[in-house]
Amino acid sequence: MSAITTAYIGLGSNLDDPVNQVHSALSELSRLPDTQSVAQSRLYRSAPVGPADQSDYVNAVACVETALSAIALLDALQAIELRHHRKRVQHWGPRTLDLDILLFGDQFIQSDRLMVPHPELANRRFVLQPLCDIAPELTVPGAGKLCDVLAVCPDAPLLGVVPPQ
Ligand code: A4P
Ligand code: MG
Repeated sequence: MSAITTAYIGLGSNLDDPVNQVHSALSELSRLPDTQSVAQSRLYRSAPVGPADQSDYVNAVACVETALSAIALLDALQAIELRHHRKRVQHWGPRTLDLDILLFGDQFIQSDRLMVPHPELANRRFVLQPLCDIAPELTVPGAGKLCDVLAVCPDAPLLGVVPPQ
């Protein structure tokens, strides 16, 4: 039997009804093979980081327990992105759905396809704030306690919480 790993996944969308994109992606995450959905954050609106000439984002974070390897999880996330008609046009540019592996247990992974912890995790309030909703006691490998990392994050406050449907 494969080991079970707790993984945190960041969701982001700023095209084609972002709230709906994120809700449907959260429900697809809960149906991944050999994986259980453990927690989902609230949905937040956030100003774009990167190119400014794009719409505001909706962001959230999910926690799963999975028997998949990190690379098999990435494959599964990219299959979900494709079903959401994700096109890779511009780095940090607009997207129907972005699914990033933020943390995979306490593993450090540095390969061509996968960097974990996500290299920008500690710099982004739109990731740290929803992560804090579901894992306030978390320690981010290599960065320290989540609440301390959030306290020094230089990003402006998020734009607000999306009311639950
Ligand atoms: N990859 C490497 N590590 C990972 C990982 N931990 N999780 C590789 C997922 N993928 C990872 O990603 C390019 C490649 O990164 C993948 O093929 C995978 O093998 P991508 O999503 O196709 O391309 P990208 O947009 O150029 O990069 P990335 O890393 O997704 O961008 P970011 O860093 O996620 O930034 N502003 C707000 N407010 N909210 C947002 O959600 N998102 C972005 C995208 C920019 N600004 C934003 C937001
Ligand atoms: Mg991505």
